[in-house]
Amino acid sequence: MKACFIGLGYIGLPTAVIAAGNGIEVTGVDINPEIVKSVNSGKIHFSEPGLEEMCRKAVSSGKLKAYAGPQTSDAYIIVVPTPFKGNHEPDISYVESAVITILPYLKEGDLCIIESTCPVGTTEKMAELIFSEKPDLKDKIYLSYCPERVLPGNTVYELIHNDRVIGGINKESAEKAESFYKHFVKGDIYKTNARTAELCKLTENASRDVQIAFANELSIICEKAGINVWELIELANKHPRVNILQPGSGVGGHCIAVDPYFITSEFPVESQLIGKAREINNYKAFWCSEKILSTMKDFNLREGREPVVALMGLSFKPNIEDLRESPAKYIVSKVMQAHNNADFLIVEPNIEAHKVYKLTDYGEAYETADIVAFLVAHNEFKNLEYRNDKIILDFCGVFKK
Ligand code: SAJ
Repeated sequence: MKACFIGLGYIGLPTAVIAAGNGIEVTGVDINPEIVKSVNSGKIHFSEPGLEEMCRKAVSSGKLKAYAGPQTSDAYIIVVPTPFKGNHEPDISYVESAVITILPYLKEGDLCIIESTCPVGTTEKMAELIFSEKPDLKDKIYLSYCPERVLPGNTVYELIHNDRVIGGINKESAEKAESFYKHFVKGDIYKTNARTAELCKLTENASRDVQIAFANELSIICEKAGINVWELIELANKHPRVNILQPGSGVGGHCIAVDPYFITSEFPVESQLIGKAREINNYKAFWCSEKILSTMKDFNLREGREPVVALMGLSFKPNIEDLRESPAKYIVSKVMQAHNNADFLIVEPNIEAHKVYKLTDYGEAYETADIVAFLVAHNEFKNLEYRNDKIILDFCGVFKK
């Protein structure tokens, strides 16, 4: 069987490599010539444990080859980005142009799968596009939507073992896609229609965003109430049917912080809670920066000098190097802009250097600073002794005190 993956990014490349390792002859396609070149030399352009070795094997065995454009295949899997235009309006133009590039190759019996996170109704729109351009293919090809749900850093394992939801434009399309994924998915496969599968992906991430917003709102209430939010949540979670998540310095990444907007932009009136949760999680990062600035002001009034401030963490979540959409990065830039004559020590144990910020070792920063703001709960920070002689702003539960 031949499969053509359009888009060799964080999801497309690992899925293409895994498919190539399970008896499928795989073509990888990317508009970025650097990516085409690196894949064909068995290299990957981002870090994902175990993936580069698998890519090297797939390429050297001739099962995976990358090109700038599609090659004739039996299945075409579209895994391109779906970014946003200005005001959180989803942009599906990459998906549309991927469909247009495969049009000349589509023949009777072919399978087309969209994996990109999309607004509800996108798969049906792509069906209209295909059948308006090639009416002879109507009801002659299979078209399905199948989102991924992997956790960055554990992608290979989860692509194979996580359950998958497949939404077909008709029953046969879902079944055809199921037989494709059965080549390498060991998790259970659940079939439904395209619209349900599209909203399912958005629902998973929006539900997590709402749950995190609840925890963040609790943390702001507890600050005012003089209650330790970490203790509060731990006690509330003793209830057999309560599971409150952890407050943080905001919500980052290119999934949880983004996917809810696919819902609020299409259902602005109906999605009140989902929209509000986004506001609360964005506000939490602002609240943290204000808290740091007011603590610095109090220090100056009391001590008659500017404090040394350690800002602990830049990545969007603990123990990774990914800074995309990171609330910690937002807080660092906001605090430094507002107070450019204080002495800031910036810490990120998961990267060697940063193009804008000079980085300090976390132990040294903790030792030197008067004020220590924990923005990301990296494992390294949990080895630090709690110090009463420092002002500690623990936004993400490093000490849980
Ligand atoms: N966060 C909190 N408190 C928590 C949990 C997370 O503040 O209790 C913050 C994190 O610090 C981070 C953000 O939320 O800034 C998102 O972190 P995450 O681990 O929840 O999400 P991602 O973006 O790494 O991965 C999510 C996962 N979705 C769900 O857990 C429902 C993953 O399964 C998805 O596949 C992925 O989004 C995606 O690609 O959509």
